[in-house]
Amino acid sequence: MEHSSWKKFPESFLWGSASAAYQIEGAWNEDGKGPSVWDLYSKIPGTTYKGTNGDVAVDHYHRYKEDVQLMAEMGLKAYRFSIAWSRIYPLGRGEVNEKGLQFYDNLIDELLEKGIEPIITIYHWDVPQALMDAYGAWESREIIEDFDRYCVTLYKRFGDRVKLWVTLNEQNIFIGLGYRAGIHPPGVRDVKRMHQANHIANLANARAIQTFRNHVPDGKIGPSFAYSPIYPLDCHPGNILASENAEELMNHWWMDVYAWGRYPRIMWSYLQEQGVAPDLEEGDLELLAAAKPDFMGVNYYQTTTVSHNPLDGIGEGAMNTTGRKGTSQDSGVPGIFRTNRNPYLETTNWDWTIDPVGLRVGLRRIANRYRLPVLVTENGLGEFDTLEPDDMVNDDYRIAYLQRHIEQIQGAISDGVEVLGYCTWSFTDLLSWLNGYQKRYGFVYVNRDEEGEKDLRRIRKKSFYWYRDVIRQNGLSRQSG
Ligand code: BGP
Repeated sequence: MEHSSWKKFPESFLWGSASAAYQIEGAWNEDGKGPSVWDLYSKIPGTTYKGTNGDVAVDHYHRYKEDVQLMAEMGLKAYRFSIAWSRIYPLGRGEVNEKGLQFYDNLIDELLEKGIEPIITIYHWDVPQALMDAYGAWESREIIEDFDRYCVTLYKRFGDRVKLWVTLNEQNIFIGLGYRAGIHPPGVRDVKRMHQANHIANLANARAIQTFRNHVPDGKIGPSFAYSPIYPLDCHPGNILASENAEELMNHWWMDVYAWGRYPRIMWSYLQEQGVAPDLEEGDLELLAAAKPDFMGVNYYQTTTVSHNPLDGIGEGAMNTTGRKGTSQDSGVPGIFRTNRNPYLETTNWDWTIDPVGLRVGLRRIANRYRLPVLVTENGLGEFDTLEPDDMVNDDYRIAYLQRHIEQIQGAISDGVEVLGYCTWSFTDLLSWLNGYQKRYGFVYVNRDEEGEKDLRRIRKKSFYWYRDVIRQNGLSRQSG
């Protein structure tokens, strides 16, 4: 869609940045924190790039004041961070760890003092190991109570100061990679178990939203979904059908439940036929339908281009976790769809497609289908950066990437989408779950790598100053029409 002039970003637009506890905090066993599944999983040989883990990460736990000071210098309007469940409840339930609460209290106060709006992610993948040991974490309905208790503790403690909340970060990813691909904890490859765990996560998400209303009535809450909008490879009807399959199985399967509390009909029928549909209990669908999010949080990195995949076609393909371009493989679900390289788009060194227009497509699809405002909770470029003499990092490629995505957000706003804000991934460099430290996303370079922690010093990249100017101007100085 073309417009003779574009709408401006609203004055209230939240120019932000995001992170997750395990990827930045370190201090994995300090001040009473219990182990999370990632603390153990990352230490199993062969699970992560060069055996990296978050024991120290970028040491944000001890350097949060310096990090917030940098955010203030940049003029950041919002900062999205996650809370480590096992810092609050070291065993997932039972005794509360006051020191854990205190850490986030301090962080929140520091942000507010600098005029930065805190956005809390309640869960960013680090379920307490104790709950995995006790009942298999997301595979047991017991987690619904435990998660709710954890949420209530957070609502009561921080709800007076924090008004924007994200329930589960990328349920589709932690469930998909944890129970189908088997490359995140608990490393299971079983589609039936995946759908069961996913259903339980849906119920926990819904309960958390319901409870939120009682404790933070003036707040807003929603999930963050990893949305990769689907494109058909071409107009061959078989490929169109495959793209409809994929949009429904990979996207609507989650977002329909969040927004409407019901699973998509065609895929439900397909999963039943396969014998892998989740088992529903009385009251489940009522709970899902009753809990309405205030916004759809969207983590956007790339689109997925698909075509027909026969019943004896391809399945799970390898991921590129090394940064050696061209080493990832296509993947698919036999009989449903398969992925293809999009001939029109460039890719990163980790083979992630770069598609700014895809973000606009995704935002529009959500706005139309669910009639919800959207908060872009993540978007960014993971690349190698070079630390040059005099502590310079000239990341022009990151600036170009972000600029093009911001342009398309403005396009989406001009098309009529309500976008609440934009959180880049990430503020400082951090640990990439499976890809080590060399895949950098930040505005702030952190001087460490896979081999060691060096001095962990913070260095402003060129993109730091660029984003500061975007925030000051409340948008881009140059814009397309
Ligand atoms: C999202 C996660 C983030 C972050 C990001 C980049 O899926 O929510 O935690 O890691 O992706 O991904 P990666 O680190 O794999 O490059």
